[in-house]
Amino acid sequence: MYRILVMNGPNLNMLGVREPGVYGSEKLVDIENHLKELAAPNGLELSFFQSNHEGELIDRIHAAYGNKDGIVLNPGALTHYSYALRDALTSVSIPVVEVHLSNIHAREAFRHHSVIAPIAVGQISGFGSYGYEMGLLALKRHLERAK
Ligand code: CA2
Repeated sequence: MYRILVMNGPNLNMLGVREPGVYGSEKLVDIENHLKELAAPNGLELSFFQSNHEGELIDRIHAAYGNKDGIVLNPGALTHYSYALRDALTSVSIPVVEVHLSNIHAREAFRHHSVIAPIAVGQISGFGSYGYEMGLLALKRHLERAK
């Protein structure tokens, strides 16, 4: 049983409320409920956390040390500049899969760069909410292979 933390950063609580054209019409709770359905058949124990505050995300990552086996993370705009979030992930040595709803490489130039990607197992971008499902299963495969 792998213990996975699914984390979402700033503004992702607004999913399904505004800008459905860019980010889809599903709410974050819908995405989380779908992931919950995948948990038992895949031997995963899931927990969820969303915050609009960098420090809260960092505190949650620290709390995951020794308690979680992996993290599926959509860091929101922190993706592009938060060395603090990146350092927190490095400090706990927990494998992280980076997920984006939109294809960040097809958008504004400032979104093309991720400071998280170099320390992530991998990045999934552009598949909408399905990216979280892919991220979860890719993380599971990674953990199995790393045993
Ligand atoms: O594509 C993604 O998942 C992003 O991480 C979403 C972030 C954005 O800053 C990244 O560049 C790419 C923004 C999340 C904002 O979510 C909203 C949802 C509904 C309405 C407005 C914003």
